[in-house]
Amino acid sequence: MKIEAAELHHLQIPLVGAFRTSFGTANFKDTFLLRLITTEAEGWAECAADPEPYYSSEFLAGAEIVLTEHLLPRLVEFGPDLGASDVHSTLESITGHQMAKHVAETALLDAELRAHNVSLRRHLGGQRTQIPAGVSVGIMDSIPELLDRVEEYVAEGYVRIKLKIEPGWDIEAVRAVREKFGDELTLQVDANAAYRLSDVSALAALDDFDLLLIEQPLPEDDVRGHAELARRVRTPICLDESIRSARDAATAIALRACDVINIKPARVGGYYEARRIHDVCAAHGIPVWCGGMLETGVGRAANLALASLPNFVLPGDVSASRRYFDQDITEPFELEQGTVRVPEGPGIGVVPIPEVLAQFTTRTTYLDFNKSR
Ligand code: OSB
Ligand code: MG
Repeated sequence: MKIEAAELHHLQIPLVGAFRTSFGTANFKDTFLLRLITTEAEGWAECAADPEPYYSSEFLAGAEIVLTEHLLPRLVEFGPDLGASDVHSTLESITGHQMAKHVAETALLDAELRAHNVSLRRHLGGQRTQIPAGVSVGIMDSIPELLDRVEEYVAEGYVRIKLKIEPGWDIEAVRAVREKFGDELTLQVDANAAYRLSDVSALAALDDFDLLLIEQPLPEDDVRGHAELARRVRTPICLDESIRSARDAATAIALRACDVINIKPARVGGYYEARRIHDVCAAHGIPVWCGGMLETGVGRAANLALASLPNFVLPGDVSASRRYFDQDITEPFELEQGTVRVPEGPGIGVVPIPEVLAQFTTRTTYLDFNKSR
């Protein structure tokens, strides 16, 4: 396929409620969608970078520049035989910028699969068609508010609850949720790197609450610290921010820095690298689950396809559309007995609804690669 043009749709969509983590509070989903027009078909993908570089060093405006000035020109230059499986090697000379690479590769992959009438799930080799859905619960102003929120999600049928934690909002929150909902509730926590190895006693105190895992307690570059921590707490350690590639996964596993890995395709540069991480983990008996970045339906659809692979044995952060938005930009994803269905159409299986897309679009950029350059 040859890339003929690209369209960036910048969106701002209100979240149903503020989402607070140890690194900040979001009231809106700010992102851009990439629509890639090729000689064979069109493909869509969503950029996962946030406006501010808090979760990761990448940020939305930076991802746009990297995509339009560095990545797309290299892919266009590749010529007419470009396929999605060429993207990783073609962009390898560009260091980092996994979220920008993810959006480029995914839009091309979507176009290619649409041209061949194959779903992303089948292309990746996934079997499952319904993904057990967890929900990520932000830091609240008070414990009663937290309990009310968790109660709503449990009533809706989410099969696993993840509490965002930070120093000062950890053991009390976990204890309150355990006391109210009992031992049967599948419960885990995510610190988004808010602790240091010297906080080992605060983290070890969570051992009493039978948590499924502690996600990313320490800074992303502290793999050795996670290995040390894993020796000193009983709760399984899960890495998110620290894992940017299959090589990172292999390193963390070899150093015994984690028991579980959260795979986010955007964080690792796309679905092929995400599958490589899945495979490395499977070979080492490390279970994985699919993380999320509060994506719209466009990003969620593709994540669901990945989560259909066999070693995704833990529930993902793949919640229903209404957990995030009053109005999603695709047909809404619904919770069905604690699961979300993997789209079955070609490619990622969804497209934005034009009127809704227009409603939330703040800016559109069009790049024509057929013009003489
Ligand atoms: O650390 O998993 C995270 C959202 C934005 C950035 C980082 C994270 C999250 C979530 C929400 O936990 C996951 C989701 O439901 O999309
Ligand atoms: Mg996380």
